[in-house]
Amino acid sequence: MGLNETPSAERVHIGFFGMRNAGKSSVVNRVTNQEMSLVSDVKGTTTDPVRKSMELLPLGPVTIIDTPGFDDEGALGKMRVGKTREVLAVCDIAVLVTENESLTESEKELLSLIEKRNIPHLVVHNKSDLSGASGKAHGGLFVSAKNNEGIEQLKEALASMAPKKKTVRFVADLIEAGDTVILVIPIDSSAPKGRIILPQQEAIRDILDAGAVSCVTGVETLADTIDSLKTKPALVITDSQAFSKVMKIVPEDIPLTSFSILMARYKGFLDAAVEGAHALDNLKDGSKVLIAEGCTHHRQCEDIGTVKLPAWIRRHTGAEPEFTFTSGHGFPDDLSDFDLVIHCGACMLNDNEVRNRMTAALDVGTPFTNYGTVIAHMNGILERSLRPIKNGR
Ligand SMILES: Nc1nc2c(ncn2[C@@H]2O[C@H](COP(=O)(O)OP(=O)(O)OP(=O)(O)O)[C@@H](O)[C@H]2O)c(=O)[nH]1
Ligand SMILES: [Mg+2]
Repeated sequence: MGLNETPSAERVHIGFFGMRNAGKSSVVNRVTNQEMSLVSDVKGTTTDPVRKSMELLPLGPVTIIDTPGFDDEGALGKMRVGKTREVLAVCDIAVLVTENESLTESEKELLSLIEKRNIPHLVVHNKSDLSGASGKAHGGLFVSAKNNEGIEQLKEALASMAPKKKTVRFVADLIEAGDTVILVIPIDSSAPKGRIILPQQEAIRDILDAGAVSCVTGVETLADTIDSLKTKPALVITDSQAFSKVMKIVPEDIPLTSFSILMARYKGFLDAAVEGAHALDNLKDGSKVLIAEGCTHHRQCEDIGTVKLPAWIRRHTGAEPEFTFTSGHGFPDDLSDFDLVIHCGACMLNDNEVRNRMTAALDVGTPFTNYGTVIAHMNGILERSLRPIKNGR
């Protein structure tokens, strides 16, 4: 990611879906005005999702995703369909590309998958040069990728469908201009080299936007930092792993929370996370726990997810639950076998993907929580770390 780029989670994700040879890649190339995907008359040219992050006017920062055709012929077909379903899970907007004037049965099936997920969508009837149709179709648009017709209208339609900018802030709405906020960021062997992770960056930026001051410290220097301030800090935000040490240092009258709890709130699943954390206490020997990581490259999270969390959970519950681990965009379709899903902070996933995962769990009665919230619960300070948020300050 370039330094000036919008983080992926903040971009509008637009997926192009349809049967093989409908012209998905051709339409995507026209929309992005780039030769992003290979085009040919061979069915099944696109075998893996192709992603491109860009500024798309009049919409702003987007990630465009071209997908493999959805017809599930043969074993390869099944793989294509699986990959396409994963893309569906991250989409804010879905475009169904068809070369037909009315949808075929398979296309209707695909459309119902999109509708089931409540993804705003649009049907694009491509190859209008062959049919001679133009303009708006019933519930869709006619375009011709070949002649570059209807593409501007398509972009405008996409812009009008974009989700509204969210009003919830990472932390700025909990503080006031002039406040001092202490951020506790332990630098140990699992911290990434030479930088700090996304939720920490977002917190610092948001505190600046609020006209407040952030004071960044490790655990060892925290007590001295608090002492050295002329006024009491308005809030302390800590890395979840340092909770047990930090809670002893920060006096009760200073609000304390964690990056994970703020992230869960920002992503819209804090209530579920709190409920899910309490479900931890019901785990027994053999209970099935899914520990899901949103990305595949954060050593720090991996270490927490696969090593520390299971050990802490065994100690907290006194039970021997059975753990399953997933990472990246892979996530089980059916969660009904699990007694609890514990997700990472999801800083790299967009809101829809997190919400879909949460809904998939809650729909089948499986509680859903995140690393930081269970860690706060196991340390007995969940109530305290929610206080700054409940009070709304
Ligand atoms: N006449 C006409 N042909 C088109 C148009 N758009 C695409 N095609 C042709 O349709 C064929 C398939 O186009 P692709 O863009 O590769 O289709 P796709 O949906 O990405 O196909 P897969 O990747 O195989 O799933 C190619 O031969 C294109 O040249 C169009 O607007 N008009
Ligand atoms: Mg293609």
